[in-house]
Amino acid sequence: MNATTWKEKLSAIRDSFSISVAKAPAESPEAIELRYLGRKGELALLLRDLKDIPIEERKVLGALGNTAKEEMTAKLDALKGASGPAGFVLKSDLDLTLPGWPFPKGSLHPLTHTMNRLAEGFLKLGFTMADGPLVEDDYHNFEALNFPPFHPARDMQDTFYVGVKDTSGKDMLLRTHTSPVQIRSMEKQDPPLRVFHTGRVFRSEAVDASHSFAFHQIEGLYVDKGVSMADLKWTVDAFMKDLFGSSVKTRFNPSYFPFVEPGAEVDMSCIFCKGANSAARCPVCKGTGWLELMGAGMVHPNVLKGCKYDPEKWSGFAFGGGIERFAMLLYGIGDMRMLYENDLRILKQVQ
Ligand code: 2NM
Repeated sequence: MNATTWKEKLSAIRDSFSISVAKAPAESPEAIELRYLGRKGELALLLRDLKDIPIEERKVLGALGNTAKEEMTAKLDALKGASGPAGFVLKSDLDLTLPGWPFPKGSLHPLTHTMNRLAEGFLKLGFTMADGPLVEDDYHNFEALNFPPFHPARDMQDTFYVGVKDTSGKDMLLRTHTSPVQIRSMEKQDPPLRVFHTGRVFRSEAVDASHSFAFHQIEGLYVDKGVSMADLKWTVDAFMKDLFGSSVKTRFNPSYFPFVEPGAEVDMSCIFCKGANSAARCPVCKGTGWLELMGAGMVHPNVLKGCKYDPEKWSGFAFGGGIERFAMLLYGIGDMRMLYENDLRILKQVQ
């Protein structure tokens, strides 16, 4: 082979390589590479023929061959970059204008959404979010909250004990309410204090339409100088109006919790029948016109004292309730179990 023929052959390889690259979707970049630049590819075979050509010409042709190789490699690299991940071949009949597959959009669980709305209610009133552990010691769950030693709530029948003892030899437990978080907040921070917490609580109870062994609570605590029952009533009323609309009314009934004195149950006017009291008895409020939604009260002096807050100087209120109950009213769900079964008809109620 003489130098002229060799150059023509090189030129032919470059031309046919260019055509292959232009028609790339029909062939993968890897296949093109193998055919032209592979160890037994067309260019390699041509370079091998150089051995028959005189040394002076060989040098020039070799340089030409190397330049061609570099150009072809660069074009192939660009092609690989454009065709996406290795192994993915763009087919020439792929219609990029077709719409994509529908991508299912998730939504918040009704309980999560309710929890967020309740938390927003507290945030708007100037409360700060606090947090605490789900596995508690006897002190924070009971003793600091003024539960006497043999209070029935401490019974195995009501409380899940986890079979581990704390440093004072008492059994650790799954918290039965969110109030221990308030104790921990008071231990951490001097008054005045305005905190709320929302989270999971556990009680050894049989499951039915309005009970669960694991549910959620939200509660807020406010301690300052001269905090009164009137402050509590105003705050609870504002909280409920924010959540359910300005036409709802609230009322307090006397009640008992060891950690407050006085204690109250908070009713809200029925959002379904609006207290219509008609002959067709409202199934939600049973015709009473009121729904019991929360507990509230003035923090017991013993609780303040236990947290090194002087009850002569400081007073406080707390209120809260079960989040499932709020969610059931907000979404018109009649059975608490529906909140845990992940039926899409329930889950899709929140957008
Ligand atoms: C409620 C109802 C009434 C409450 C009281 C306290 C504390 F720590 F200050 F004593 N924390 N939470 C309280 C009072 C909670 O929710 C049903």
